[in-house]
Amino acid sequence: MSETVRILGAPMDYGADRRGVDMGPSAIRYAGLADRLEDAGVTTIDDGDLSIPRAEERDPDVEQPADGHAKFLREVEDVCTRLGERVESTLESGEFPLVLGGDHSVAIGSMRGSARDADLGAIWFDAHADLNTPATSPSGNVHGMPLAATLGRGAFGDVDWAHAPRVREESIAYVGLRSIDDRERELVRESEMTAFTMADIDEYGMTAVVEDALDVATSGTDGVHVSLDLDWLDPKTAPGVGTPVRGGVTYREAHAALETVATRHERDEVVRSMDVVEVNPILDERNETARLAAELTASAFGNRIL
Ligand code: 6HN
Ligand code: MN
Ligand code: MN
Ligand code: MN
Repeated sequence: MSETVRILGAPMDYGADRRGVDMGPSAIRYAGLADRLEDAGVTTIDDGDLSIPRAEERDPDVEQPADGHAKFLREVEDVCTRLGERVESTLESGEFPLVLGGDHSVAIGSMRGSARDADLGAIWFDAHADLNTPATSPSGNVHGMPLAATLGRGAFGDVDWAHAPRVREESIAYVGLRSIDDRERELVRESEMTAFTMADIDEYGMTAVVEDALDVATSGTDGVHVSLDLDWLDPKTAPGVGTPVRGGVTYREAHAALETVATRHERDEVVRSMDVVEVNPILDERNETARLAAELTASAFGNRIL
């Protein structure tokens, strides 16, 4: 596969409570991302990082939506608008946009950019559902809302920088869910999204689950966005995340999942864009989580043992 991957750093931490996730892009690069991608046979171009104003200089609470709470929403808007434009122009040049977060709110920009000229499906590798709206969120943290924003739910209904009309609920599949807020559980149940929980992975195995998720995300779409939240993994394997949840995916399951994505991608070129988010170097142990992020990304592009 002669693919050119453009690395877009989005060191944003406005969407999360724990500081440090803004150092994610540096840590993932330092862990050897570009070399590992070259090993997978892709050419890489590093676009550097979006410039992001420091959170200490901002007021988290200005201009809240009428029906709820979303911290730093204006800053998230600014970053996601610029990121979406970068993702869109990367695709226009025939390259693959790989976004390094940052907290998971960067996915709002990635998906909006990726879905500008395409019907887009998505695979959400995450412990969390990220479907809160400002009205249902228990925390007010936007990293718990990116799918609601992309789908234009609640206060995001008419929000142009967030809502991506060419992403339909029925083209989204969760893989590895295990931590859902009470009000969010109803939202997931009532939605047309497909949700594979950790229990489904126990029962059917990771490869079969990811094959099914790919069927969901490719059916009736022009391409798939892969969103990899490192808290998807078990915290023993990936300690450097802000919202760890026990009982996560193992090291080998995670590789199997991304290798399955690569196999399908090599066959049909189905994956269009990807983000790797929530790596928090301050909470990490010896950059292990960042190294895992780099390895798993390379697996998604076809890096294999043999
Ligand atoms: N993430 N559901 C919780 C909230 O605050 O809305 C946690 C969200 C975590 C989001 O890890 O990307
Ligand atoms: Mn997430
Ligand atoms: Mn998560
Ligand atoms: Mn809209």
